[in-house]
This record gives sequence, C-alpha cells and structure tokens, in this order.
Amino acid sequence: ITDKSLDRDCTTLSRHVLQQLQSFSPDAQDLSALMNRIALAGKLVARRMSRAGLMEGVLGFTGEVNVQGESVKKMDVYANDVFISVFKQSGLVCRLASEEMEKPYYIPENCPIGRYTLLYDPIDGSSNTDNNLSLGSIFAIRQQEGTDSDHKAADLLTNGRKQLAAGYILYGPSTMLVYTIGKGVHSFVLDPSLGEFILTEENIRIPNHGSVYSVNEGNFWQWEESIREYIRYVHRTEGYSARYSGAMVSDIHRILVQGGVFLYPGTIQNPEGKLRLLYETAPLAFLIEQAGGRATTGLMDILDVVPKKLHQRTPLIIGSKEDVAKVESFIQNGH
Ligand code: AHM
Ligand code: MG
Repeated sequence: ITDKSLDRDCTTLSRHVLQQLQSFSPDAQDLSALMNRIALAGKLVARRMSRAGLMEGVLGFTGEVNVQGESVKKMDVYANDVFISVFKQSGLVCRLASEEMEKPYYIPENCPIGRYTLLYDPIDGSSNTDNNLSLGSIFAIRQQEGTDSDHKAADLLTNGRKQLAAGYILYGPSTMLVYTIGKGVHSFVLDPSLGEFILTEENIRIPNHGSVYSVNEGNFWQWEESIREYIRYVHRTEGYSARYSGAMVSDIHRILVQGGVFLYPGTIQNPEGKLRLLYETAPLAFLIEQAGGRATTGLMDILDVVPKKLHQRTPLIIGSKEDVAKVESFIQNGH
C-alpha cells in the first residue's frame, strides 16, 4: 500500500486552484480563498455526519417545511448555517442563496468589497441522512453583477455559463471534493488526520458511454410517454444496469467515473421536475460538461436555461455524451 498523502508532490486544494490559474492575480487569489472556504464547510459537515448517530439532536426532522414545501432535517439546517458562517469570515462573498432559504442571505459587512455570490444545496439527498448513506453538497460561485441595492438579486437570473466555479462534496466512505473552475474537473479526498483535501485525480474525463442508468422508476406512470419509451428501450437492451441512491451527487459521481446517464425528468403534474437550476442542475451541468459530458433538459442545454426565479426547477438528463443523446432522441423524435 502506498500512501498518496506521503507523496512529495501531494497537492492541497488551495494550491491546486492557484496552479490552475497559473497566476497570483487577485482573481486567482479570490477563487483559491473561496474554494478553501467551501472545503472548510465540507470538513465541518463531514465531521458532524461521521458522529451523527452518537450525538443528540443531529438526526431527524426539525418540524419545519422549507420554501420548496419539503420537510426540513436538522442536518439541512446545520449544513446551511455552516456555509453562512464560513463565508461570513471570508470577506469575499456578499450573498448566499440556497435550497433552504427563500431569499438570498446578505452579509452586509462583506458587501462593499464582496464581489461573489455562493449558490449551494447544503445537503443533497436529505432522505439518506438518517440511514447513514451517502449525501452531498453542491456549490457554484458567481460574480455579483451590479450593486443589487434593492436586494432582489436580479443578476442571478442568468444562464449557467456565468458560473466561475462549481462542484460538489460527496460524503461517502471517504469525503471527496470535485470541482471545476472551467479548466477541467479535478477530485480530492479528505484526509481526516491531516484535515486537508488531497488531489487524487486531475482532468477527469467521463466515458462517452456507460452501462449505468440512474432514475427513480417509481415515477414511471407520472412521466411523459417519451421517457417511458426510453426506459422500455433500456429494459430490452442488453448491458444496462440500474443504480439509484437517492442522492444525485453520489449517482452522478459514479457516472462521472464509469459513464452512463442520470435522469430526473419532469412529470405530467410537474413538467419542470424536482431539481432546482441555480444550485443543483446548473453547477452539475458545468462540471459534467467540463469533463466532456452533457447536461440537458431534453430540449435545451441546462447551461443555456435562463431562470425566471431563484428556485426555478428544470428537468435534468446528465452524463455521458452518447447516453444523453439517446434520451434526447426519445424526447425529441420519439425513438
Ligand atoms: P434534496 O436536495 O432535497 O435532497 O433533493 C434532491 C434529491 C437528489 O439528490 C435525488 O436524486 C432526488 O432528490 C431524489 O428524489 P426522489 O426521491 O424523488 O427520487
Ligand atoms: Mg437538493
């Protein structure tokens, strides 16, 4: 067994961000500091999760319902607050917007200089929380445009190509951080004894095709016929395997590494599906495209969708180029 963290060149996350930008410009310094803060939030959340079953008041529901109409878990609230408090100290972020907050959260003391906004889903796959199964956090960083003096955050209602950085933290057997700043996709594993995310793979490329399809087939009769037809095609074609964990960060991570397709289509009742654009589908779309894959609503690239509101939802079909194209062809041509 060789210990990669003993490697002479072991690269930490903040060093990696600077290397990617190959400069010590103010922007590079900012992005490095921002990624460092996201990493700190990830460490705090991972630490709490790793002992959750041993502590009082960590698991279970709060009794509240969030802006999305979903029951809130104690871990959702904890993780949401962790991101706020680590970014309060960063000086760089004026606003944060998350799945758990109806309106953006402003940090007034940062706003005169804080040119960035953090968009995040503090806990992806909340239903896995109480079962000791994989969970994630999703993040994106955008430049704030204009002063946003009326606190309406209208400049956030732009397409996903405006994202400066995006990625996820996967809380699995180990804690991983996978990110892009538009220069490829890179993964890190948290070494708990060092308290550092150490580079494990650079420039990850998603295979053009994979055997995994990942979708909640319990929704079969709620989907449009075109999605049902695609699933029937998968069932009668040899070589596909279903994998669905309830946390898309972990399902999409598997697909990033092994190839395949993840789908959360709209239903007849909710044509926009479940997942939210600004802090779920757009960050993952940016990352998967950077790895050579694709992400679409079925009709247009996720990165081209301009939201009308902060918590706008989109259908999501994401993964290997060929597999996404196959689903698209069922949606657009019926076969
Ligand atoms: P969450 O952020 O509230 O946990 O919702 C997102 C999650 C995804 O991780 C997962 O793929 C999906 O919702 C599961 O939903 P469903 O139970 O409808 O399949
Ligand atoms: Mg979510």
